Amino acid sequence: MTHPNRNARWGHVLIEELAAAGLAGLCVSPGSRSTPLTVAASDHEDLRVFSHLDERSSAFFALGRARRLGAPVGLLCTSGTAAANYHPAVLEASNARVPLVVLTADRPPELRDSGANQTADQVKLYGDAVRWFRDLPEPDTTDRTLRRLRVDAARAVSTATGTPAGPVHLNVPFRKPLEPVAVPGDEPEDPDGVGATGRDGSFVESETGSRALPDAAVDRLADRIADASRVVLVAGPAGPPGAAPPSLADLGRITGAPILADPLSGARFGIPGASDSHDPPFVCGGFDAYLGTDAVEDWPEPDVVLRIGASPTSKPLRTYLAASDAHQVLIDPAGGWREAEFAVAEHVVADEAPTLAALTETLSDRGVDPKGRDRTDYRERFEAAERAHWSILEGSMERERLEGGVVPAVLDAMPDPSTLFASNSMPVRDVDRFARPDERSITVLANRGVSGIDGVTSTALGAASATDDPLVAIVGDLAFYHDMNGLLAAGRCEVDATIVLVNNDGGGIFHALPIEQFEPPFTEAFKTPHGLSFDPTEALYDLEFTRVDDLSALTETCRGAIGDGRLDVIEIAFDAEASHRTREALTAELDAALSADDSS
Ligand SMILES: Cc1ncc(C[n+]2csc(CCOP(=O)(O)OP(=O)(O)O)c2C)c(N)n1
Repeated sequence: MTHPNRNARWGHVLIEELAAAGLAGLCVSPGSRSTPLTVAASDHEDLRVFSHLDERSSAFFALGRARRLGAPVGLLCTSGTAAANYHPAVLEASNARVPLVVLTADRPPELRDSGANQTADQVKLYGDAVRWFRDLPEPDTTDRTLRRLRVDAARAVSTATGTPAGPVHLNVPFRKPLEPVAVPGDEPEDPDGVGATGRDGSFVESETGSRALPDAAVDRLADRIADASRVVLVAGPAGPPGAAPPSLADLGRITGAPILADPLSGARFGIPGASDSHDPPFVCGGFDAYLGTDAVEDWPEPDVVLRIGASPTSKPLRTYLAASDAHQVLIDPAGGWREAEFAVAEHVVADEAPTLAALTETLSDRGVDPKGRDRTDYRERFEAAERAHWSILEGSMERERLEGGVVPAVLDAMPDPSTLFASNSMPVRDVDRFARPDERSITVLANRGVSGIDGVTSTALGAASATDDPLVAIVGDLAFYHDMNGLLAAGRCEVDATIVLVNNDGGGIFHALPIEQFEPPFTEAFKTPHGLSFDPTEALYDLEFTRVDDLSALTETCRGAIGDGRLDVIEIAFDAEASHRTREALTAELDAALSADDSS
């Protein structure tokens, strides 16, 4: 292909190489300085291009798509504040290990720090939040420089998808002309190969091996587990695509240990036999409710806790782990120290799946009895607590308007397979507490890297763009307000999704904090009731807006909305303060039930 000037060729080579290395889409926003890259992307036959007006929403859309796919997605914007608008999503991608390739166009070097229009310091703009930064040289026509550009593109994708996955940033300066107009003398040294003579596909293929533990280390860990009377497995939030390794279920089966499955771990759903507590593996989903009760203080301590994934969403679980004297082992393939309880005694840097599989095999060779007396006693505590929690929830669903009841009401409508996206604040906590483990393949996602309430709609729509499975997002009203711009992507990117808008007129979560008692400033500065009516979003964004009054209508309306080929917003209103009092009442009811069980 011929390119009329060096910028056009530079843009073509960079985009071609990123696509060849596996970029699973590019989210572009309008601007002049990025023209050579935007033109190259729109000329590319295989690269899916998503056009977004707002860079902040665009970045979260890319994040959601990359998170759902477990593959790198690119971002492209012009110079100046456009690039800064990517920052929130870059922080989330960094902490949550989601692969993003960020391309920011820039002014040529002599215009930096000169007062030139729309010029900011973009060098290392995202600081340590990116796995790799490179300030590319100005476009050049030499074979050697173009080869370097191809290597940089391959390296960007390889680094973004490495261990740990995360964002990378290429800053790309261009001088005019930015459009594909002819410039005499801009012919490349090698017009056919443009720096890639003799190579097909990706210029540099990357291969990554798995990190396995040496046998002696597996043996030592297996000794710990075999000698323990009480073992707990904790699966925290996982990196993309979020499926728990089957070896976790196998280890649960062979040890008889309860698996405390964070909703974002990939283990809450999709494990065969998960809901049947008499046939291991025993997947627990109600621990957020019962681990904080007084009744649990009388339980015997676990001896060994084996943990995978990031720090759990559930505060009661984190508090339980922090207070425990058990020997806690954290397995992390990236060697990350993601453990803010400071309770871990052993930090294992290895891939989870082969490590858990090796442990299972070693323990099985040793004939560990999953039904040993102490193990069974301990497990029965969790079984009883799970039974009590789910039966109290069922009773209260019938009895009263329960904000957390949105979760089972939505799950009732969700087909197998499907994707559930939980906004931060109470939605993700309610999913943690009220999503009962089952065998359906439901992928649960949330932005728990930095837990922002910004970009939630865009992340959900980006995730929906990545899958044919239906996606339902549960979003609070402040989070919905925060990213209303993101709604535009549904039509522009042809995304089918359903948003359940839990409208309690402000930040309901603050009722759970002691600041609730301080008035002022509680209402004005924390809860921030806004009184906004969101139905005009229907006309503004061409979506289907429905208001429902109760949980059964929510389930019915969700069923109709799922898979209807467009964006639906279903609003259900609650009183935030009453919701918190109900949550407290449910905990008290559970505590009483467990204490009564103990004394009988
Ligand atoms: C970008 C950002 N700003 C502020 C916060 C602090 N924050 C956490 S939860 C919350 C309230 C969210 O309200 P809403 O989305 O309506 O959910 P609810 O609390 O009612 O469940 C706020 C402001 C945050 N996490 N992220």
